[in-house]
Amino acid sequence: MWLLLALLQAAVLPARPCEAPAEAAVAVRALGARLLGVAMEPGQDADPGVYVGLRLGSEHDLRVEQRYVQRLQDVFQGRYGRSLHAASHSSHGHRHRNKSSMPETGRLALYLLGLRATCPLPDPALLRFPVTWLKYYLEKDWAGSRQHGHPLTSFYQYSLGVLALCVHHKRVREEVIQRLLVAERHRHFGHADGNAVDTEAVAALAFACLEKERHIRAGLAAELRAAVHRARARLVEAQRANGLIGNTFSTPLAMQVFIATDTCRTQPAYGRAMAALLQHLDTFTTAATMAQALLALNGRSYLGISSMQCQEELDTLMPVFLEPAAPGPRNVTVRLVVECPVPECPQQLLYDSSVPAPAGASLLDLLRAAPPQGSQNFTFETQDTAYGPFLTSVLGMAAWPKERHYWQLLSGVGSSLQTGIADYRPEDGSTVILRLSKW
Ligand code: B12
Ligand SMILES: *[C@@H]1O[C@H](CO)[C@@H](O)[C@H](O)[C@H]1NC(C)=O
Ligand SMILES: *[C@@H]1O[C@H](CO)[C@@H](O)[C@H](O)[C@H]1NC(C)=O
Ligand SMILES: *[C@@H]1O[C@H](CO)[C@@H](O)[C@H](O)[C@H]1NC(C)=O
Repeated sequence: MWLLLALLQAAVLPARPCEAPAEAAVAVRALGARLLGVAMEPGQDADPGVYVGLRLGSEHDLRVEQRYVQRLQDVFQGRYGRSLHAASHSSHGHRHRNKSSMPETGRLALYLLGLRATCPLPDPALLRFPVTWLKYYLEKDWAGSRQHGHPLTSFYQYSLGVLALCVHHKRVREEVIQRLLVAERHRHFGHADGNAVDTEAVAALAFACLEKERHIRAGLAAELRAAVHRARARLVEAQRANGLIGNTFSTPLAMQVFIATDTCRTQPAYGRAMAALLQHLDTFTTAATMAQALLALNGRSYLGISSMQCQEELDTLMPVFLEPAAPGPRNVTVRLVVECPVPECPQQLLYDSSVPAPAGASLLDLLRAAPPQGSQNFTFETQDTAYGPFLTSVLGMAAWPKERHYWQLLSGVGSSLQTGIADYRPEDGSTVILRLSKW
């Protein structure tokens, strides 16, 4: 009876104007079910971006979501649930506050966005200290690298921080906003491998949110409006013949800009991007990217979080758990090259060897199977993230995040890979390069 009522209600409610066409509902639901499955996997840390993806879906498992936000609160309130002052003077806080570590701008921003999407809304007292911490991180992010003109973390995280404060209607200092506007005007959002779309999109969302805030002075609002227009024009320009804006994984973020600025119906680029996205749903295999895709597919944006409707939520989603791909019967051989072209390296070429592995093996499997060369074993380290394992160190050489060094993954022809080590499955006879790069 209740289900029937709920279904009736859902049928009567107008569809959100920007969501995927009705024919795609089954595929969208399947992706939501996969994200729920990933969120329920034991041993995975709760991720605030994943929570946002679950909450902005059109179907839910409300009990799982509630347990998930509890886990997030345990982590984040433990870290940011009291004043900066208290944290720096108590021995408990010490464990979490390491002067040489990066500000956690992006994750804290996503946590605050997630709380805004919780039904019913959490006690406002819960927000007070995390908001203060986020403001502090936006300053620290900048002060730590003032001479370089970019944040310590990234413009992506910095934009998320500004966006989260704005969604909560918290004042953002004008200077903080101006830093982002300057970066937008000077096109500083590009990364070394040329993928600026993701960052451009999140910055545009921040501008679009701020522009509507009451406390913003008229001149600044006009600047913000102009910046949104330019960013949207660049996103349209970045659309490729196949409809993707940037690559597969940046497309959902770009689509959010059209959703948030109410241009998904008038801008033809949107419909083409949606069609292209629907063609590529099975390439979304990591929790973080699935969550981003689901927002666009459901016609939602990070800005829309502030208009959550708690009454009509469908508690009907069932998780789907993906089996890990079974190794193929054949074997493949892949050439693995490790390059270290920065002055700090002992030599430029650290490793070059053939690695045998079962067909279908991921790059991560290959790294595990890589044979010793000379007297040196092949060693590497990773860090778990919601995008999968992030390669942090190879053959004892750790990338220094503060110097914007990272271990870049490239194909034999030198193009940057579009997935991480756990997702990339090299072909027989191909070459993979791990290169210590600057971004
Ligand atoms: C900034 C950024 C980077 C920076 C991160 C450093 C920094 N200080 O921020 C750098 C340049 C190092 C980077 C590297 C890579 N990135 Co990147 N990155 C991003 C971006 C724009 C934002 C990430 C972020 O801040 N998220 C928000 C924070 C709060 O979440 P977080 O979990 O704390 O984020 C951290 C990690 O996830 C990690 N990270 C960043 N990128 C990647 C990619 C993978 C596969 C993993 C496992 C981790 C990881 O760095 C983040 C900051 O500390 C996203 C865009 C997007 N759509 O999400 C792409 C994105 C996540 N990156 C992507 C890719 C492909 C890569 C590389 C594999 C590229 C390459 N060929 O080498 C490498 C990772 C290689 C490795 N060592 O494992 C893809 C992932 C696609 C997928 N299937 O999952 C994205 C979605 C871009 C895209 N549109 O294709 N990235
Ligand atoms: C801070 O972190 C760095 C690396 O993240 C580590 O090397 C250092 O020992 C830490 N310092 C303290 C006081 O915990
Ligand atoms: C694949 O490699 C494994 C281990 O190296 C070996 O035992 C197996 O016989 C190989 N299979 C084929 C089909 O070559
Ligand atoms: C390489 O690995 C083997 C097996 O794990 C180990 O016995 C050996 O000591 C390692 N060699 C070096 C140089 O670390």
